[in-house]
Amino acid sequence: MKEMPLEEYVLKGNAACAGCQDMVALRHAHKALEGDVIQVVPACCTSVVQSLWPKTGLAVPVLNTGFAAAAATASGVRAALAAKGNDHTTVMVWAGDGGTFDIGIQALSGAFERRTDFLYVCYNNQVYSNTGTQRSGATPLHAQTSTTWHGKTEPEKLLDLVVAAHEPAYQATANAAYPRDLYEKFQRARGIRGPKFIHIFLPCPQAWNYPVEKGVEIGKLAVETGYWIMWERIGEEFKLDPVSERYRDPAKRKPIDEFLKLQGRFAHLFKPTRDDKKLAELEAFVQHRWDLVMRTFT
Ligand SMILES: Cc1ncc(C[n+]2csc(CCOP(=O)(O)OP(=O)(O)O)c2C)c(N)n1
Ligand code: SF4
Repeated sequence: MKEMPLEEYVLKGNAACAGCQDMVALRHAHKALEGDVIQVVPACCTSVVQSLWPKTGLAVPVLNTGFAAAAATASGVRAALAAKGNDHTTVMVWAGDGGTFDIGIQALSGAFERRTDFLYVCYNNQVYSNTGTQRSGATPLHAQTSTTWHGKTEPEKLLDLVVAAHEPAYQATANAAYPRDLYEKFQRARGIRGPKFIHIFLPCPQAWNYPVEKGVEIGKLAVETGYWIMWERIGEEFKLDPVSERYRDPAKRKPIDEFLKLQGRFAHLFKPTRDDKKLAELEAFVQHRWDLVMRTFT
């Protein structure tokens, strides 16, 4: 961490919940971009955190935009910068999973198809947190939310594959529990022209119902159980991160229970009795994601 800039762009005393992993991710992303960025934010937790009038939570220019329009707004910002002869400032969308998997997907697809030179970041807390934890297209199978009381009946959308079909110049997954890796990925993305996508796994204590100090442990368990795969793709070149390489082998993975048990949203899978069928379905989904990612990219 020593070589990271000391400058802070995510300011203290902002409106995030205690233990918010979004702030950890945002902090390290901004250190990598060193202030040469215009951030576009659709409606989500981040828009509340950074813009509670009359103060601001971010020390960079921010443009708040409509829920569905983040990537289209970014295309406009890039065009305005180009008109001024600026080709160095990163235009970065920072959107939740609701604003990406569901509501913003059309604008995202359009901007990628136009080859807009920008970085789209989806911080995935797997739920519409800001408005009361409603299920999103990124909510996992069997997770309890305020609109799926008995657990969600559909598995999460595998958005990385949808994005990959747009052939971005750069694509990666990241995780707030691995801040150095996250920092380095943003550094690399900064130096690449064209449409870029970083997908951040982001535990949310409020929506997932766990004690605030468990965020990093849950983030790491997601990787160690194979639930979240860490990888990077520069153009056509795919690389599994060393931290995920060993979990390619299912026998090396920790049981999925270790990841799920810490979260209140999955408590019904263990109490009053262990629901073996639903847990097996979640294990099967983990393998399904591995199979699809490896088959698509390697
Ligand atoms: C068109 C539209 N519909 C609904 C809303 C209300 N709204 C604001 S934030 C939000 C949830 C955002 O969820 P997500 O993108 O996952 O981000 P998070 O809140 O989890 O950070 C909703 C539904 C809105 N602002 N605009
Ligand atoms: S609801 Fe979750 S993502 Fe939103 S500010 Fe609170 S901890 Fe962060």
